[in-house]
Amino acid sequence: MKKTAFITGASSGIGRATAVALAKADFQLVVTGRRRERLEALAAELAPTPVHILTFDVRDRTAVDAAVAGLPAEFGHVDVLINNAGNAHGLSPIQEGDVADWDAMMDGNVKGLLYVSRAALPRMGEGGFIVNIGSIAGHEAYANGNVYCASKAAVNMLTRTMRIDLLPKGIRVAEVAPGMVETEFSEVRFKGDEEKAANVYKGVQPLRAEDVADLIQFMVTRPPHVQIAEVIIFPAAQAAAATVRRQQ
Ligand code: NDP
Ligand code: 8X3
Repeated sequence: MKKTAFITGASSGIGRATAVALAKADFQLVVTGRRRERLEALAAELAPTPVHILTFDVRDRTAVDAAVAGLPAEFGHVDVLINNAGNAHGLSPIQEGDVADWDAMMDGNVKGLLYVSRAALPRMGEGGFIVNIGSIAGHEAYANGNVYCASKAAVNMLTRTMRIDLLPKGIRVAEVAPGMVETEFSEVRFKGDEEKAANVYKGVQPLRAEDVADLIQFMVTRPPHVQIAEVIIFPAAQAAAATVRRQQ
């Protein structure tokens, strides 16, 4: 019987690429996001891999609980949970910050991860693996990153504390903290401003979502006694959050 991987934010970017990679590694999938049509296209692409689609906003605790409670029996045991859903919203000094953006980041990146984990954990057991997608932003401060950095620092500390709490249950917990990955991330951060988004990657070869997915696939397919706990992954052109080598 195939193992089940439950991936949040699988409609785009890193989550989508992880779904593809884990399907190749012979997992069956529960894929989640708000954009059902994207998830349906993904499921069609992955056929004949069994894929179950759940659509909910990770910030809505009632919706998270109802979706996870309604999982069909054949997807009822979760072997791997990838807490990936999240985004940055805005990039401005704290004194000019938009409170709605702050709410979106803290509610999505932090509380969403908690809600999904709380709902999924009763379905996990010995040998399970949780991968939380943090960011270099959770390890280093950068100008105007304030609340996004704080949300990802929270993901780092939650990962470390979850690892302790879940030790008696035999559930491994890891953080993957990427630097620059070209996805829809910057379009979301800059609210659809494609020029600003493109500038983030100007003169740089960023990571592709597939590069991060490769790493995640490697981590969750190690033997049961191995727990890769925390990995920072940069493109070769990046040395720190705000230190990037750009070609003219
Ligand atoms: P994308 O914008 O391409 O993907 C984000 C995914 O998260 C989408 O599938 C989106 O689905 C889902 N999502 C976002 N908010 C919610 C929500 N409130 N409820 C449900 N689903 C949600 O960005 P990435 O793939 O780059 O981002 C994935 C993760 O990687 C995020 O946690 C991000 O912070 C992190 N990261 C990204 C980096 C980068 O440079 N790209 C670097 C470091 C970390 P939908 O809109 O359909 O709901
Ligand atoms: C995304 C990477 O550097 O834009 O988490 O914060 S960064």
